[in-house]
Amino acid sequence: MTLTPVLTRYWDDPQSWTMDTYRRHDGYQALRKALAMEPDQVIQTVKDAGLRGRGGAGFPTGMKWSFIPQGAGPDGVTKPHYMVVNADESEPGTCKDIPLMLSSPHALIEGIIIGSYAIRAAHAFIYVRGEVVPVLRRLQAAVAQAYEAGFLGRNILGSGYDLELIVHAGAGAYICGEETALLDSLEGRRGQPRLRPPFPAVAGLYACPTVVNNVESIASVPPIILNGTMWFRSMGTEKSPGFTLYSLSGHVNRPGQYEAPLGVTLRELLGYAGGVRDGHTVKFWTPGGSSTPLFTDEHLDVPLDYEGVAAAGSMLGTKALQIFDDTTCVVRAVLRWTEFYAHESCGKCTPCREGTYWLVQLLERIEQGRGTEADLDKLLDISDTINGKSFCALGDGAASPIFSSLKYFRDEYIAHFEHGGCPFDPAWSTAWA
Ligand code: L3W
Ligand code: SF4
Repeated sequence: MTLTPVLTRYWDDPQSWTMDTYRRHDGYQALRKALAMEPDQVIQTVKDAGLRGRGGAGFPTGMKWSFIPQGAGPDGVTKPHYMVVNADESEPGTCKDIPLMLSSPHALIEGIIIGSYAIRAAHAFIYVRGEVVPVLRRLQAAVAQAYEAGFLGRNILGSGYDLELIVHAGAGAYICGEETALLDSLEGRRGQPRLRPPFPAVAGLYACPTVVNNVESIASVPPIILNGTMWFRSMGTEKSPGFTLYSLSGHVNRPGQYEAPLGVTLRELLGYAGGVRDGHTVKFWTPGGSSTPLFTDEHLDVPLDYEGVAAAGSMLGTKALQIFDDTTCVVRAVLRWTEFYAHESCGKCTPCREGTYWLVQLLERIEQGRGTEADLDKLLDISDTINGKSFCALGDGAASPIFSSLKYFRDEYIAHFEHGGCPFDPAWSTAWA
């Protein structure tokens, strides 16, 4: 499969982020086209294209937009609608939205205006990770340019449609990437997940109908409007159409973002990324960030689309492909991820708050060579108590690398306590041999 640069096609241009560069590449042409359509026609086009959410779950974007209730509710009150972009990228290994916003902020802004018009929202928000100050500044500058050019504000391009766009900085909590915690944070409260249903489409920001979409999903809308649904469907698979950004990181020669049709394989992507480090082989990898079950070298030919990855026992997630070669201790990698989940657990529910703490204690002991077989059973038991019994997906994500690493690398866990330490630690190499 060949690469399909659509979102990335001008990232190498000098000053790719400016309004001038974006307009040289047909920027804001899709907006003109969309404003000449009825809002429902725009929703139908995105539905027909089959665009699926790029934030992890793959939920159909057009369908989500169509859930926004129109007109007055049963109480006779017509509530405002909101469009919220989840730009709080923080899933370990995921590094696509930040480069996208740095390289082409106007692609996101154009997508937001089109999406907001489609769902009839007069206010839109970009919730961005506050620590990534260059992204925040770039977005703020691009939004100011869009206002100046008449793409935001009152009577956009003479259409009669008004939209205000606000860039909001989060304070660096992984949980604020969960859509309902994000909405709580945006409202000024501590970010913790809300019970769903009601989904944000019914009761979201300020209890009003709200669409929450990932950055990449929204940035993919203008090319669909401009080039049509058949063009989009000519890439990818029937159920997972289109192009997408795969982030390759870890032990690869040329890490970075690779834009390819859904259904490409890691073997093909490694061909573009220069393969793994010389003299080494792939040992394990994540198809969609650390929250998705690990794959091994047996999975290099799995088609990386939603169905293909699920059929092989994992999730496409954020398409964050973290590659680990044969020099990596899987127990140590899982310990690092688990420390992250324990740190980022918001504390709202007991299985995740307590369970992630105990997983770290056990993994530390095992990694240091002080574990036993019974500890492996305990790891599985705690993971089972977290998985599917936690309040939000963070808990499931924390349990996922434990299950999959024990499934494929149980012997490596056992080797730690049989040899009294980590076999990958140079100090223990004699014992391992
Ligand atoms: C209205 C219904 N709306 C579902 C909407 C829902 C949401 C979307 C998907 O988790 C995954 C998670 C992480 N009426 C609806 C409805 N919706 N039914 O559809 O919902 P859901 O529950 O399937 O998933 P989610 O809670 O959005 C996302 C995984 O992604 N992940 C982590 C991602 C992290 C980032 C990041 O750092 N940027 O994206 C990685 O794999 O584990 O499974 O909008 O409202 N009946
Ligand atoms: Fe918070 Fe974890 Fe429970 Fe999610 S699963 S609500 S992050 S404690």
